[in-house]
Amino acid sequence: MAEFKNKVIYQIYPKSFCDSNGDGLGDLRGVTSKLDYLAELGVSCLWLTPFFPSPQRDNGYDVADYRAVDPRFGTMADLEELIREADKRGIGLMLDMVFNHTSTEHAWFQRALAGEKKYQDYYIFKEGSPDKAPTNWVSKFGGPAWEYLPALGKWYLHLFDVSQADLNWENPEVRAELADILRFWKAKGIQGFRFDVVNLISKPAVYEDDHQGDGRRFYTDGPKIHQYLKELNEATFGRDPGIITVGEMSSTSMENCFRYAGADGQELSMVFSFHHLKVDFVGNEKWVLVPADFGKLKEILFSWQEGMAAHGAWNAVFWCNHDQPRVVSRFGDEGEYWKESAKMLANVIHAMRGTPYIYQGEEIGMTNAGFGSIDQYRDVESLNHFRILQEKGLTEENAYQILQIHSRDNSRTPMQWTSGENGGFTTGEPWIEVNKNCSYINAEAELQDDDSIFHYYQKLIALRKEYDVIAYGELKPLDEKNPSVFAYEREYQGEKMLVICNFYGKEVTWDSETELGEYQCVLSNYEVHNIEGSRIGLKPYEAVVLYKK
Ligand code: TEU
Repeated sequence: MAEFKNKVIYQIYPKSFCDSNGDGLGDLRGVTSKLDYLAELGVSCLWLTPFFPSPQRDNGYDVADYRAVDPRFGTMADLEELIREADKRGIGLMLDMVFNHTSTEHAWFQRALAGEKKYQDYYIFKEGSPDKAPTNWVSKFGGPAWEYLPALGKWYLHLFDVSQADLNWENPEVRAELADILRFWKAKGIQGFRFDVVNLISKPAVYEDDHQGDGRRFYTDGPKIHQYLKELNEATFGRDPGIITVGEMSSTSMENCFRYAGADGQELSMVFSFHHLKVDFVGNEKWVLVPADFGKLKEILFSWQEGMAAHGAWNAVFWCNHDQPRVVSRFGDEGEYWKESAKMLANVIHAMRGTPYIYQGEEIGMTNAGFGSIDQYRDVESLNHFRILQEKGLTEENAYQILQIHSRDNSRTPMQWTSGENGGFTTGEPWIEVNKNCSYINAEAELQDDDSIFHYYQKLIALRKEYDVIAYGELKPLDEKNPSVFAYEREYQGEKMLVICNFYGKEVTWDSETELGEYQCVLSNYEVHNIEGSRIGLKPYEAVVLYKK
């Protein structure tokens, strides 16, 4: 398997990254035009979210053809050029494989609809009467997880939108088709795969109502999941030492992740888990307003760090993606300490054990969209929940407050390249509004400022390459119960690194168990440090990385 421990991966949401032809949608040529910027940042690999032909009900996660490029995003020739140009800069491409479901516009589903038995077996169809769904499971985007087709007299399962029909992995022909798709992309020079909600692919033998929840306990980390991943690995990427794989694991358990991302490499290189991003939820319910629980955040991150390491398994480490609000708005401070807090948050993640992921715009400190009118929103999940929340009795104002905090559109506004019109993203009408703060939050300004968030990310990426202790060392949490400091120690072959971060905007002092004078500061978001003996005084959102050999 490819070396992925000292690399940093950058996520691109093509629709919102850079528009090369003025139609208001980002595209592949737009990505190619920004490769020098990405090379300057220092990332090794680009994960591109789906650009395959799709009706775009879920922004491309509803794939209608896995082997082609949607004309909205360009052509296969554009993609091949992107692969070549990225490769010249030492950057690999990782594609997003949405294998839990297809769009209902996919030819397989269409043929199923037309009555072909072979293709009906590609999906999860159940006989039944139109007034009673096979189970009471709830879709992740709200509403029932089943849809009735009167023409067939059958229901089909869709864990996500009604236009995203779940595939039947029990069927060996489906598994063979999907493996073939991976071989197709490998042959094009793709060096990585991200597998969308891949721990949901194995459904239970018996479909029954969930009287305790929304049904997820029956299909999450399902009965044959490890068998399926092992098979896919053996049939495709497992034989190729150049390929990096990451599984997106929805509501997973750590025990399963030991196997998904184990050192034996039988399944995947690493996993995304999301428990640390539910600390501002109530249980699994995200459509609520509660403050983030810092104690819980540390506890979860540390337990995954230690737990996975104890089993030789590997984490992807991240704050942001296209489904999450912007981290500086979520756990930092968009106002007075915007710069300090964005750097501190980056520091917490990037010095951990695991492969860091940066989501486009995170490296310049982009903030939530915070839209105040429903016609500014685009995401199907937000549109559904705006309605559902009000049906539950919330006022429109409350519904907006919740969307402004939790909507996935918060991170989907266009990349802010310049202070100019539409932040330099497009010369046309952007498909979703550009954040007005592009006047001062933009890549152009940050490239010119040595002290910018961009340059801090650049240093963090360089640090991981320079100090083996970050990529290969053990991690030990420090002062776990401290209510405002996030601190840990890394150790590798006699090298030691201390990472000490003030998570809040108030000054604090922190007492280390060791003498700090022996350490040298290798990175910080402040120039002057207040260290005396084993005590350090931390300024608002201060992050300090100390090192000794
Ligand atoms: O996300 C899976 C997923 O679990 C989230 O969509 C989650 O349900 C949502 O954020 C809950 O608030 C992946 C993709 O990343 C996402 O963009 C897709 O919409 C989804 O799968 C379906 O393919």
